[in-house]
Amino acid sequence: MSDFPRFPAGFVFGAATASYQIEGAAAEDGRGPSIWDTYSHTPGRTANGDTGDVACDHYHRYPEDVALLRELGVDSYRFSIAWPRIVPDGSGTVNAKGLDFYDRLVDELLAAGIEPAATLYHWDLPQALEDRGGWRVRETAERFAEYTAVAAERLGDRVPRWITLNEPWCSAFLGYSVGRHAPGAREGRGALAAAHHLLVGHGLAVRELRAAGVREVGITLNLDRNLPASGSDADRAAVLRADTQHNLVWTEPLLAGRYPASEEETWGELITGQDFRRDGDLELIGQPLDFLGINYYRPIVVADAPYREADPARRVATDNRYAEVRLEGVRHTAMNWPVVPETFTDLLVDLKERYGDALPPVHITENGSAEADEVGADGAVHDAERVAYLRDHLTALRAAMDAGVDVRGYYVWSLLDNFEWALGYDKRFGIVRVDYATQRRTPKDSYRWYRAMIAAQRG
Ligand code: IFM
Repeated sequence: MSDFPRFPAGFVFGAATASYQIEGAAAEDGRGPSIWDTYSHTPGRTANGDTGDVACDHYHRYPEDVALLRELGVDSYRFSIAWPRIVPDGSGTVNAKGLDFYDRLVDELLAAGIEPAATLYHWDLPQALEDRGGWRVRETAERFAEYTAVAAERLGDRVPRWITLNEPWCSAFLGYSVGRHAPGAREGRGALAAAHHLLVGHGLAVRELRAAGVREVGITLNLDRNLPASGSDADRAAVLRADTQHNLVWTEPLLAGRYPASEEETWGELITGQDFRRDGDLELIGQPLDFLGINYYRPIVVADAPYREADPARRVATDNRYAEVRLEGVRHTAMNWPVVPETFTDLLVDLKERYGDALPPVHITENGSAEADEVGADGAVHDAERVAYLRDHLTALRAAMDAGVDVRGYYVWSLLDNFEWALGYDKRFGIVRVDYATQRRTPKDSYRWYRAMIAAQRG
């Protein structure tokens, strides 16, 4: 017990999920197709051809999942609303049955004494909007604002904490540049236009949420701790490009009212020739926030792009701006992500140093690890590595708070094993195991550890 990190009174402990990853019921009650339905049903796009058609069947089993949350003792549950359940064609007709589902979920949570936290966009764009250009075009941001108004009008009286976008970096760059996420495009300029329109959509959604009078409004970014592969000038310059593309493209407009100073050296003519920015956009994007959501998992070791040719053996991922290389000498999770908890502290402390009082209070809206879980002879999952990961990252978070970063909450990713996007169901992030054949839920040791840690704060 004594090695539990300690947090101040009122600190929010939660668990997180997302609609397409857990709900299933993909064609039920009027839900329209999303880009992830199209992408996952395209041969070769996801591991084993996995789709979110059934996922954890949460759409039907949500009372059981809320019971698990209550037993866990969390203060808050972060879920996402599927835009194509609410506005199946992306614009126009609102689907009452879709709204009814979230209404039931929210009431179930409140009855269990759990505060709902809703994300409006966790990547399931209505396919009809992608067919009209997706996030490459400004119209999608306008449709996002309309959907936000509908959701906030129905749920805003009972959902106090709202997140406009989850990890827009993934939507823009994995979706429109690297092509590893839906819609699977491989464009340079399209990704930069998407990044901007996502931010415009965020700004328009903030206005709608303010008009609806909700208590707290924020956005969730997956900020990265980028480390140079060597001390060379070339690798340091690559880190700046990675910082620009992962972090500054979001934090500079959101928190400092400007575009990144390093954008030309990062994107060259792709950004200098752009015409998607309009007067007034920075004011719209930079409206004050009640909190910044941060998702953090691992550091990234970055090398200059020619490194890709020089040493392909160490390369784990590439982008056209830099190469990512493997960090030796540390444990890696089932995602092949290095585990270096102190980089979590460093990321938060650096963010505070850079933005000072312009940094709003922070909620860690995701943190967790995928591990090669096994069901033991006793029927249990003894996931000691996940327990260590959570303990060490919570300790690192506490260190950032001690260093002056105002952090108000922490949501473990994830409550349930779920559909890990292009990697399908093989990667298990849950603190509760899901047997996909039977939909049986089995709390893992990490669930029990997290429950005891939360209880210890209150004890
Ligand atoms: O599963 C994802 C989630 O949807 C967004 N953040 C990262 C998680 C793990 O990859």
